[in-house]
Amino acid sequence: MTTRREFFRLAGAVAASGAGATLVNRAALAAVPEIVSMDKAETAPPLVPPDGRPYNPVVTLNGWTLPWRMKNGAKEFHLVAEPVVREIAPGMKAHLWGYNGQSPGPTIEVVEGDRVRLYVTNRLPEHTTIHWHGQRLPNGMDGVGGLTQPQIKPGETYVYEFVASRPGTFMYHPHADEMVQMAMGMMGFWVTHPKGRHPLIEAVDRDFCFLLNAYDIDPGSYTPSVNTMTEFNLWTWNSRAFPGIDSLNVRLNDRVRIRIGNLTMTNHPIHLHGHEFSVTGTDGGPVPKSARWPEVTTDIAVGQMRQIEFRADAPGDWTFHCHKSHHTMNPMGHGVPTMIGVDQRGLADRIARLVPDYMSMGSSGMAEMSEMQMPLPENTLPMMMGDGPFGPIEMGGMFSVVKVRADQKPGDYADPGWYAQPPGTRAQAVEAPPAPAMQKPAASGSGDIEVTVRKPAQHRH
Ligand SMILES: [Cu+2]
Repeated sequence: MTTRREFFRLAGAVAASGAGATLVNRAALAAVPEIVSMDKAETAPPLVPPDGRPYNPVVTLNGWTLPWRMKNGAKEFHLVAEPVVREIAPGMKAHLWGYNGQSPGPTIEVVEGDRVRLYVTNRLPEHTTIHWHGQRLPNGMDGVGGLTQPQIKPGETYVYEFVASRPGTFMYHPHADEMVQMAMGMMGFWVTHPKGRHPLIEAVDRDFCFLLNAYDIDPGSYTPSVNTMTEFNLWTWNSRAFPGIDSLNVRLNDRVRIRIGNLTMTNHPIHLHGHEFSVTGTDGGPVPKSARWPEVTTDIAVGQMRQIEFRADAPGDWTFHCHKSHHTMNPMGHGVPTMIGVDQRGLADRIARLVPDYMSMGSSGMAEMSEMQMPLPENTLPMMMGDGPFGPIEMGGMFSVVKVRADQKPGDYADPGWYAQPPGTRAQAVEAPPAPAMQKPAASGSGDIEVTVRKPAQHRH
């Protein structure tokens, strides 16, 4: 893991001050854990707990777990709310707000029964708080600005403390100027592992987690529009869009858990190819075994968390994506009118005389767009991209691949490359008589369409 360690800003104040003040400031300095931050968007390997109760760590897709320090039996973390630069996918960076160098912030991992102390320093230009979404805690630790605590002003550090009493899947996010701060990328994942064996929480070989989030960033710009309610143009997992989302690499017959939280403004039906999974946990805790059923798609509503589990018993490269087709698309190309069936010959030539770079697109569908090397404005992503072993994948947004391999070593999360399909197991072209020509729709010419115009006054109800 490539981390950049920096000391708390008080260090400078300590060095500059006199002896008496130094004593006081050293005490203050020791009271707050040092800041650990991340400058990359790669999937970090699991953080094996160096102390405290043992557990099987999660892997955060294109993210990392925050290290802690043990102090008097408590796990102490230090989150810093601050502006960050996040690479959404190669070719596009966003100026977001996040925690400890990235958006989303680092994953917090603790064990059921742990006393957790979280220092939160605000380096944003406005106040903030952190709400620990889904946790059982004293009311004053719930992080709702104005209701349960004063807002954390710029430059201030607050401390939260509670016992992580319920094992499960959680999130954290601000409860202060929430619309703006979440549209800017402020959120993170939290996993509380069970203490010992739990009747409803099975041991798994691989445990992945990520957040669903969305941004509205105009092509050529870097900062999200924070007032957008529905028309987002970047649908992301952990603030990454395909092909920037890493694959989920597992060993054949591994038991796999994937934890997903939704902090967008709409629901996402998450779909896995080649396997059936069960929802084994929700935001409220583990699902009773009698209430689980097999699925290949599960809808995750706004504010919800879901844990899905399956045995990865089918080798291959299995698509894993949101099933809303607009959520597997990137910004460039939205706003293009439907041209399917429109004969654009002649028209393109005439427009090209006025606009030299003009390119007509989509008369037989949009797939041709991912093949065209369209000149893009600075800092955006084409609508469909990503190359597979057989050509363009024609996807973007909330899309990744679960790679199941017999020779993936236990604990190895490295990308094994493309799957080598056994001979004779791939769909292929066959010799066949030519398909009959397409029928022209009856009213295709503009000259023979009958149009009846009725004035509003003629309507009678
Ligand atoms: Cu979606």
